[in-house]
Amino acid sequence: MSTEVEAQIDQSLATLRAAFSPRFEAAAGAGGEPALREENAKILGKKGELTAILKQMGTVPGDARKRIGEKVNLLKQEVEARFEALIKTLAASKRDAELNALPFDLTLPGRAPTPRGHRHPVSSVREEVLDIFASLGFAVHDGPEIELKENNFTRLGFPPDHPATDMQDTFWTTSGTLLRTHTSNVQVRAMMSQKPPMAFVAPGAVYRRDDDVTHSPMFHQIEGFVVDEKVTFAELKGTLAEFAERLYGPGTPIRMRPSYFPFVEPGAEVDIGCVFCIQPSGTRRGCSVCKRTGWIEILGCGMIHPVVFEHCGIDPERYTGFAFGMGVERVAMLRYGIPDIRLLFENDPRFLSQF
Ligand code: 2U9
Repeated sequence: MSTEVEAQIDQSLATLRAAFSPRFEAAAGAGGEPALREENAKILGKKGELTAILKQMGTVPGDARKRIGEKVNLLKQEVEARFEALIKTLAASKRDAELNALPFDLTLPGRAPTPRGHRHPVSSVREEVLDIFASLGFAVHDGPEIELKENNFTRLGFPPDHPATDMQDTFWTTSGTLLRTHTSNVQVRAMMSQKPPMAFVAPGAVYRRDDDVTHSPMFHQIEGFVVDEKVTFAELKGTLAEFAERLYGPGTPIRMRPSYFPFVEPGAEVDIGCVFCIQPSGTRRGCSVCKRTGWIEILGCGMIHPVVFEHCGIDPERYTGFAFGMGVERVAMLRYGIPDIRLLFENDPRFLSQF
C-alpha cells in the first residue's frame, strides 16, 4: 500500500518538477512579476500544489515518509531558487529598460507657452517719442506729481483767478498743494536751480478734473523745452518738423496755427498732415479722423514768455527759449485708432492684447 502511495507521490513530484520552470517562465513572460508571484503561490502557497503533496505524506509510513520528505524539500528548494532567479532577471531587465529609455517622453503633449506680456500702448508711444527727442540732443527729466501752486501755476504766468486753478478743474489736496495739471513744473524747477543752456523733455502723469471719451482725470504728457541765448521760433518749427517726420514717417508735413497759452508768446498749435487719408499721389482726401480737413492736431508749443523767465530767475533780456507739450494718450489713440481714452486705463486684457 505504502509503496503505491509513494509511487503516486513520486509521480506527482516528477510532473511538478518537469512543469514548474516552464510555468514560471510563461507567467513572467505574459504578466511580469505579479503573474510570476501568483504562479509561485499556486505551487508553494498554503493551498499550493507542493503543499498538497506534503499533506499526503501523513498517509505514508516511516522510512518512505523520510524519503518523500527529502524529495519534497529538494523540489521546494528548486522551485524557490528558480522563482528568486526569475524575480532577479525581471528586476534587471526592468532596470535595463529604464536606463536605455530616453530621459524624456516624446509622446507626452507639449506645454503651452506661457503668455508673454508686452508694453502698454501708452508706454510704447512714450518711449518712441522720448527716443526721438533723445536722438535730437534732449535730456529726459522728471519731477513731483504733487506740487505747489507756485510751480504749477503762478510762475507760469497764470493769474490767481485763472479758471484752470479752479476747484472744478484742478485736484487740490487738503494741505493746499495740488496734483500737477501739466509737466511744466519740471521745467520751472529746472530754471530755478540751473543756468542755461538747457534742452530736455519731461514725461509724466498729470491730473485734471475731466472725464469723457477724449479726457481722463489722469493722463500723460511729454513736454519739451530749450533755453539758451538766441533760441528762435524757426528752431522750434524745425525741431517739431523733424519730430513729425520721425514719428509719422518721412514727408509728413506740419502746419502751425496761432493759439494762446499763458506761458508762451507767441503760442501755436501744431497739426500734421493726416496719416489716415493720404493717397499714393500725396494728396489727402479727408476722413473721419481729420474731420475732412486733411490735418490732425498733435501738440501745442510756443516761445517761453519773458514773464515766466523772470519768475524763474532767468534773465529774459539775455535768454530766449521754446517749449512744446503733447498728450501721450492722444498720440496713442491716433496711432492705433482707439476711440475712447478710458479704454487705455481699464486694463482689460481683451483690449490690451491687440497691441
Ligand atoms: C515752461 C514754459 C512753457 C509747454 C507747452 C503746450 C504749449 C501745450 C498741451 C498739449 C496737449 C497740453 O497735453 S495737453 O493737453 N500743451 O499745448 N505746452 S507750450 O510750455 C511750457 C512749459 C514749461 C516753463
